[in-house]
Amino acid sequence: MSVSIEKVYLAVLEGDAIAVREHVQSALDVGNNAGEILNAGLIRAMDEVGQRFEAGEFFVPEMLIAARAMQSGLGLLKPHLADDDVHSSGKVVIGTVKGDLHDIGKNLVAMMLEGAGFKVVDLGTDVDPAKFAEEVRQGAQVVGMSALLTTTMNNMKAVIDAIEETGLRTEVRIVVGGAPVTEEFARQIGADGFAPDASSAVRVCKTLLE
Ligand code: B1M
Repeated sequence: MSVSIEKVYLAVLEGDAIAVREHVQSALDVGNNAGEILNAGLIRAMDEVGQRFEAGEFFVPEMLIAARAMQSGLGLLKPHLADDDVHSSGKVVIGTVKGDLHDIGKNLVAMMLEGAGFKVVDLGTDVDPAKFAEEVRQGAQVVGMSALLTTTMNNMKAVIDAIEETGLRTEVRIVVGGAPVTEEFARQIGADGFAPDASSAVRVCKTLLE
């Protein structure tokens, strides 16, 4: 791994947003691939943050500061993450489910979908099922839900129920993801697709709309 990417990783752990941007820029300037900077720098650092949190070495403020630092690096990577090979388009509404405030993964998925030519409506975090249902009435072709907590992933089913109540369930494709979500869980709650990461989310949305 390049020295610049290692510096990105360390700067996220230190929660230093300015250094993250500087090192992301240097990593790009020396020719590193944006996907590699994302995975080996930014995402790997957030995994380490999670492990330190579990070990009682990091607390919520440290997680938050690291998350902000990561988001600043993501912003810089955004124009480089577009997947030129994907030409599909459609309207996707995306959000983090009720009770859940984690948005980094969801933002990444939204960014990749936009890069792939989808029109993305981002409802943000802690989204009420009724809001997703309203977007389906407004013509969304895909509903994307993200959850990072084992306690909130069940709220995905509440969204599917709300969509069923609109009578438009067959008009829309539902994709779910987030660290605790699995393919089996997706099937159990009646989603149409599951994606383990942002680039697979693009592929899944594209396939579901074909
Ligand atoms: Co939170 N948190 N957190 N946290 N946090 C986790 C999730 C946790 C695993 C940490 C740990 O204990 N190891 C743990 C959950 C445990 C569990 O449920 N089993 C946890 C906890 C406990 C909590 C609080 C309860 C802590 C507390 O207050 N005591 C609290 C809950 C708040 C709430 O939501 N109501 C909380 C708060 C926070 C912060 C606010 C401080 C901050 C979030 C800031 C933000 O998002 N703006 C935070 C953070 C940063 C984390 C960790 C460290 C990092 C999450 C992250 O951003 N990862 C996380 C530990 C971890 O995941 N390693 C943790 C990077 C991101 C790119 O990955 O989101 O998984 P991810 O997204 C991936 C895929 O999952 C997938 O694609 C993305 C890119 O590859 N994906 C999709 C995601 N959504 C998708 C949707 C799709 C398809 C794919 O289709 C639509």
